[in-house]
Amino acid sequence: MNALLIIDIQNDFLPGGSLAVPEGDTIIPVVNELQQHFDLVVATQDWHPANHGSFASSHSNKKPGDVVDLNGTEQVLWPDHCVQYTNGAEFAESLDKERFSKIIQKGTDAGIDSYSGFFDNKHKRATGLQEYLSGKMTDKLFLTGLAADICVKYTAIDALELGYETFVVKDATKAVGGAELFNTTMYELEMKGAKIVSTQEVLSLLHVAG
Ligand code: VGL
Ligand code: ZN
Repeated sequence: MNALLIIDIQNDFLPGGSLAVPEGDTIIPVVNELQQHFDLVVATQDWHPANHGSFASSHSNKKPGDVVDLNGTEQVLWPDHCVQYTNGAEFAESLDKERFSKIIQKGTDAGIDSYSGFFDNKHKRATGLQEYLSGKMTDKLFLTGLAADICVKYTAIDALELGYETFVVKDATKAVGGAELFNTTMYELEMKGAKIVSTQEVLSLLHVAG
């Protein structure tokens, strides 16, 4: 089974949001188009408590971009974002949600971040994504969403380690760090075994393979 994974297309990651990904909004029509071609669509949602340890505001004298030790792991600090039940945490308004078969929330533990849709950053706790996908006999994963250099990247790395055939749809993701980080991330993921493809390539692949 093919699954389309939509990572963190939430207001705070869009232009105007607190942790805006440049041009993040431009992928939404592409992701909506892709959804029409999948029977299994799963979305992840960054879903932080207000005092999350990845927020600079949770530490004294720290600013976004600083690095701290958070319970034994290196943590880059971010502006407050995707706080549970706030507008910033909502999925983008123009993102089609009717085809979502499952929403996986992550980053809910204030003491540890979760870049990957599968596990927290220490790989201690699973989000339930793998279990859900296994129940649907998923073997091929197509990744889209935000941000290419953070959450899409770590989700792809875990997907590869878990044995999924992993496709990253390059015109359906944008990097928070801009074009250069986008390119190095795609290269890095390709070196790890991911297939970097365009939406057009996905569509022909799906229709040839059935
Ligand atoms: C993300 C930074 C912090 C992401 C989430 O979705 O890429 N980035 N939290
Ligand atoms: Zn976050």
